[in-house]
Amino acid sequence: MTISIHYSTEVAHARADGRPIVALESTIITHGMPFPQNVETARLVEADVRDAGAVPATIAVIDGLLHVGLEADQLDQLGQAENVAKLSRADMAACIATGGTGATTVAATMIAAHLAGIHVFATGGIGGVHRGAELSFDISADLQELAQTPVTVVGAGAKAILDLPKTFEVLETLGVPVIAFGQNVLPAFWSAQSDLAAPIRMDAAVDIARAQLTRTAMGLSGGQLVANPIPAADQIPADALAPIISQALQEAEDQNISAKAVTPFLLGRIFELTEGRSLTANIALVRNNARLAAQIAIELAKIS
Ligand code: PSU
Ligand code: MN
Repeated sequence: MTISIHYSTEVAHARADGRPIVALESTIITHGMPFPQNVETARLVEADVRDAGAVPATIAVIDGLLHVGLEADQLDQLGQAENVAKLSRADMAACIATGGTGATTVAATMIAAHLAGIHVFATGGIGGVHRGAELSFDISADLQELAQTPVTVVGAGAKAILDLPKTFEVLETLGVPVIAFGQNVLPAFWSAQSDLAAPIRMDAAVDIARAQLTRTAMGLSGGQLVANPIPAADQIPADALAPIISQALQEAEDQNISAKAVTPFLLGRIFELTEGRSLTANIALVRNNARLAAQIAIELAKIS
């Protein structure tokens, strides 16, 4: 059997015309942001990709069908639906096989993008190694996926709720290139700077495109993580955020939040504790990532 992919009208046309396409995930819509800002943001991000000259393909599983590109009404419904599954590599096939509905995480979106021949994907920030992972073993499947699936993922680094040094150590172990865009240190999601040196720095989208093609030409599996700093005007300084992250982590522990629920719980509490500032920053950084991803997709289309 082959898996059938349901393309939106816009993405089907872009494929026929060989236009550059940028994949977008849906877990950020269903589990990462509250309604109605989630749907508003998803629309803005799609518009940002179009304005930059590429075509957006938001990915989700709806009633057992793998959608690459959502029509406007599908995006609306997904943004308000209750009990949508959060899909990763482990459970995506089961959801499709049983007719379920699920939003795709970074890992699952990479898998779908690759199946659809899309090479670039924009998100907010990838999942990674959680603080306390030495006891919980909670390490996002996003890291393994970057090691296996040839898609360039543009994020604002990894989410600052994580153990960032351990996250980047694991990426190095897995052989995943981590490319800071335009600066020498890695960004930290809501903050433009961390105190971690960037393993690789690039300043132009064309270099990022060439690096992915070179990996493929060398037979190296996997993708790349582009760590794109949030615009300075929109950031929350790391020291202002640190006590809030600590409080949210403590509450998660006290309430025995575990597994897939951890990241949505932390993002939700940080939204409340910052009185919405974290969401404003999150929206700004995703839009910024969408613009860079579009540039990379355009460069890739030119070269290949
Ligand atoms: N980026 C955001 N908000 C999010 C996510 C990314 O700005 O909610 C999602 C992505 O789908 C990512 C997931 O794959 O968080 C990580 O979840 P976990 O830590 O359970 O692997
Ligand atoms: Mn996890």
